[in-house]
Amino acid sequence: MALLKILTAPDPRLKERALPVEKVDDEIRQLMDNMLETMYAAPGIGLAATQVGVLKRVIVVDVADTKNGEEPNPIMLANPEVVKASSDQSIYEEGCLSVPGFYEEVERPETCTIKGLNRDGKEVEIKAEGLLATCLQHEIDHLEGTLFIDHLSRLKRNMIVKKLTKEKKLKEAATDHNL
Ligand code: QAP
Ligand code: CO
Repeated sequence: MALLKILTAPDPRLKERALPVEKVDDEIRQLMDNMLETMYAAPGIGLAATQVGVLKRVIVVDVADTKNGEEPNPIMLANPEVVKASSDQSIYEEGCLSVPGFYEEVERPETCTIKGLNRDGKEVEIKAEGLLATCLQHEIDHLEGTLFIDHLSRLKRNMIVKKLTKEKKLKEAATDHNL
């Protein structure tokens, strides 16, 4: 297992569309395991392959509240798809490991049904609501090159991207200096 490097906005690779997984083989399983380990280490509740620079349709999610004694509940999916979404909407304050330090309210369907291939390559269907529904939709968005900040007003998005760009420049300067 290994920790993967997480790309942060505004990286052009985060805007690309990921390609379908043809077969859930050992390479995809290893990617899923490494993504899950990377997500837990962050810590985060969801991660898409796009965020670690791999343009394959793979996501991992675990919204279990382990700090309050809940058992871990990892979900790993290849080719996840929203096959049904409620017209009822709900609002969650979302964050993203690729948009570190920023949290904003996003409105999405309250419940949804997701189809995909599990770690064994078996087709599964997940009926999700609440935080799980939100998180699965957020991760599937990543595979289309969409970040949660793309659901905000242009003003809010520009402000966040500007701050992230500034932070990146400062970090680069620090690294250059240490050469
Ligand atoms: C997506 O996001 C999500 O800014 C998963 O400094 C989040 O795991 C869906 C994180 C909320 C629905 C609701 C973000 C960690 C983790 C940060 C994450 C940070 C450290 C985000
Ligand atoms: Co994200």
